[in-house]
Amino acid sequence: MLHEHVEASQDSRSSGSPTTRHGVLAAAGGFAAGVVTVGIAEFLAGVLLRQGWSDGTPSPVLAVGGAFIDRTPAWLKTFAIDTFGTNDKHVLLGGIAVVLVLLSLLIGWLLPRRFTAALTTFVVLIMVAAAAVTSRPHAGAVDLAPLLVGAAAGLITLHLWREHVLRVHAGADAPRSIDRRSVLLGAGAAGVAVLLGSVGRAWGNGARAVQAARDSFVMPHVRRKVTPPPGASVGVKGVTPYIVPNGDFYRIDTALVVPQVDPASWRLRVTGMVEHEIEIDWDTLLSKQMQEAMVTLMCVSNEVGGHLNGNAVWTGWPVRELLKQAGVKPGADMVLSRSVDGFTAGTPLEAMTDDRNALIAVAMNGEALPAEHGFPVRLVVPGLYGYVSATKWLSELKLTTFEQDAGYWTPRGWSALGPVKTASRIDVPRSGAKVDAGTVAVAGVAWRQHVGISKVQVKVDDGGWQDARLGAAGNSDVWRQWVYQWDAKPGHHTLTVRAIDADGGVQIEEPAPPAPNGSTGYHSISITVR
Ligand SMILES: Nc1nc2c(c(=O)[nH]1)N[C@H]1C(S)=C(S)[C@@H](COP(=O)(O)O)O[C@H]1N2
Ligand SMILES: [Mo]
Repeated sequence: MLHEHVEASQDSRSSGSPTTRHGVLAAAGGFAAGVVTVGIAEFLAGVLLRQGWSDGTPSPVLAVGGAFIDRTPAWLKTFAIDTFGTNDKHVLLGGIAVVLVLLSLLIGWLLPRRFTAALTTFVVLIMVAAAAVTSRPHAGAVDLAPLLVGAAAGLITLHLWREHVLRVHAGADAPRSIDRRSVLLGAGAAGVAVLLGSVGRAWGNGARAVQAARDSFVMPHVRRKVTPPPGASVGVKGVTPYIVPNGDFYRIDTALVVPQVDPASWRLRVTGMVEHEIEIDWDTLLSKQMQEAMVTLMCVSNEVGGHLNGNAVWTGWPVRELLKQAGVKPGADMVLSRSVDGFTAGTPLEAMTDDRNALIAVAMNGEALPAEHGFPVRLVVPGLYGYVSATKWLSELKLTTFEQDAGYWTPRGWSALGPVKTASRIDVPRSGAKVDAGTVAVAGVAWRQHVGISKVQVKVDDGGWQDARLGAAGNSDVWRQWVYQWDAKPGHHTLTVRAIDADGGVQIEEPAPPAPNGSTGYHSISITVR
């Protein structure tokens, strides 16, 4: 045994210089300390949320991510959505993980060499996380507890590891035997911390209770059911469905994890410039006379030809009814809607009080709102981009003015007002496709929300504009499908589409990026005809 051991340690000595080995050992300790800190903090954060002791974001990782999202300028948001699409949040969380791993390796590596530098880096990291935690919506002092306890455990880990590494340096212990024990210990501690962290996360987010509430949801009674008009669909394979199923519906929001809102504790408050402040709960809302409305939801971040929009049948109570009860004071011109997660949208009061279907919605396509789409309650307002109207996980409507207040995206480089612009898109054929010569169905969707579409035209290469056939119109708040039967001749071709609204306004040809108030330009595709 002894003999073997000596041989083994000679072996390891020949594979790399002692400094390299000690550096790796030290860095591994930094990693273990990082995992311990985060694991314990995430576990305790889960406990706080689970017990209802925190309304904020006690998870340091989610707080840093949320603070990062809140500081996203318009160009970066556009870049992230264009590059990563709806995966942008996973990319952000992955990025945070990579930075954390690198920094903790660095801290460990510094530990035996530059102790003060290692400690300073660790403390600065904790302070950044603390600043993020305290800056989150509804933050309280208790939210700092998980981070501080985690940091204390991390410091203890660092201290123990440093002593150990210094001992190995001094050659006081046989490196090999200690290595084995310490690697086991470190891996064990890290494993337990990761486990704790995941248990805490699973406990804290309350997804199960919310799922149960969704499952027991009964569709409210409505006077008039809304269905697509016959012929709304042009019947071409590959065209976006006239009504997009919930599972395929685009999702855009600033929430790093989907807020889990229990309807039993949900409240909607009407505040600000009103005669009487109102607070209603879930049962009260469900007792109101609900309506159905088909409304296409549009994201301002949609690039020309993009897919950040979708059409659904929404069930809800008209916002104007609630505002009538509250009594809006003269002078108010904005409804600032707020989400439980702090997101806000500034909507012109008029859009909420005129005869359009602005709804406090509880259902989407015949079922309770999916959690990602705002369960239990969201706003849907026709004619305006989602960022100024479609607040999910709705918690408050504040009557105010555009002079005094601004929605979430306005100080971040987006316009205060966001009416939806006329646009059209080719869904089939896909750009770059190869098709056979002969009749080819070119088809897609077009929209001018709240006004309606009167015509869609297609241009082949530099030819003239040809009228497409339109699918039947629903109401003016819904997109329209269109199809153009093209007599395709062999060669490379460019197809371009444009829409004309019900007022005769032609879609803007001049290209513009999404920021600050919606992209413009004509969608065109290149295809090869054989
Ligand atoms: N709470 C909350 N609501 C929100 C947002 C958000 O970030 N947070 N984003 C808005 C934006 S920009 C859009 S386009 C729509 C998208 O709604 P969907 O995800 O249900 O498609 O939600 C709106 N409501
Ligand atoms: Mo959006």
